[in-house]
Amino acid sequence: VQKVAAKVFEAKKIAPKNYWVKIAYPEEHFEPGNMSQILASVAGNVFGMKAVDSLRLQDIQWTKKMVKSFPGPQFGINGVRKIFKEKKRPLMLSVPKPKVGMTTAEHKNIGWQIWTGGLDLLKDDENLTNQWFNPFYKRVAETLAIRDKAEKVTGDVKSYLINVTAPTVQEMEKSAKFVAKHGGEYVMIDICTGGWMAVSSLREICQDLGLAMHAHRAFHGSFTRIPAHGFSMLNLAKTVRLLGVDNLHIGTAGVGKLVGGAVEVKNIQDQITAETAKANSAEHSLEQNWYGTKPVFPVSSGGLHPIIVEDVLDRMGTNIMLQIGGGIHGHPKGSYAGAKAMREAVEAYMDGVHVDDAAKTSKELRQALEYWGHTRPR
Ligand code: CAP
Ligand code: MG
Repeated sequence: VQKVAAKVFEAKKIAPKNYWVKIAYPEEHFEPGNMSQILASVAGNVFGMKAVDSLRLQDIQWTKKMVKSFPGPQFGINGVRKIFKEKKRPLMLSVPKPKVGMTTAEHKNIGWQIWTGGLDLLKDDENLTNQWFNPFYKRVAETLAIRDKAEKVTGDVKSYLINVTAPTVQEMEKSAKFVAKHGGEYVMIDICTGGWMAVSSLREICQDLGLAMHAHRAFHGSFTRIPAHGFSMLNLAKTVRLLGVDNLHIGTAGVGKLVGGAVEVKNIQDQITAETAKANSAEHSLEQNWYGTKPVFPVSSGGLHPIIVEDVLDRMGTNIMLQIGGGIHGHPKGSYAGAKAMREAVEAYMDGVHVDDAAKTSKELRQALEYWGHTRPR
């Protein structure tokens, strides 16, 4: 009991009844490679203790043995870039909107438009899985067939992030196998509603099938958002880097519609991409050596449109993925024009051209500028 007991080694009082505390746990406490066991321990019952008014688990510094007990990403940023034969620019994805309700024919038609308009990836929304109006197997087979045509027409690599989040791991495995059989490169999973075991299981399945994994974080706001309580987004990001997702939504650094300001998102970006991430006192995060774990591709998404893409790239750099849904399909001339506008906004940024200047020579970008201006969502 003494051997596996945790030790509080620092407790800094910052206000009455308010402390920053650091706790060290012996490795013997844990089952290596079992995230559900580890988090049931360090992020478990303590959150429900009557004696604790509120509690925030801000960061976990993982030891070498623990880091090495997890697989990490199979592809990582460089592996994903190799799939697309694209070394520099941000990769671009789009979710058809409205999120749910479209038929398979409508959905795949949006895919055709955004791929031929210049984007790299179509993406299922987090709540589109296997509903009657757009059933999973039909959607996968038909959309990947049309993807093949888009590749032929454009001469570029195109892919599809297919949501395999399912009622059981067995069903998820069946779905992933179907994706691989039909020539897909990627699956996506709702990491928070699916749970750690589902993410780990899918990582193993993807290893066998050679598929990359996109992680959607819907539901994270229920436990990451309140500053004085819960499990931080930083923790979530580090957890799934260990578990081995290739892409992760981390926010827009304050530009878009969802939570996560520039300082927080930048720190998370460092943590999921660095070989050794430095401590960040403003964010109360600790140094982390990743011992060779591959970097995760950060995904910036939520309330973006082509004209404000440059604001995100100024803050996060160009080694990211950009997702735009409503800001493409809401373009006054439709999804194809929206995709063209986004591609041109990104190309202009890469060439050092301001988006207002690029709009002078691009019809689609000009229409986007007239429609949205530089407005950012609230
Ligand atoms: C964005 C989105 C994404 C969120 C996820 C949505 O759509 O598809 O799920 O961005 O948030 O459903 O809202 P729009 P985050 O492009 O139309 O806004 O990336 O912060 O996890
Ligand atoms: Mg979504």
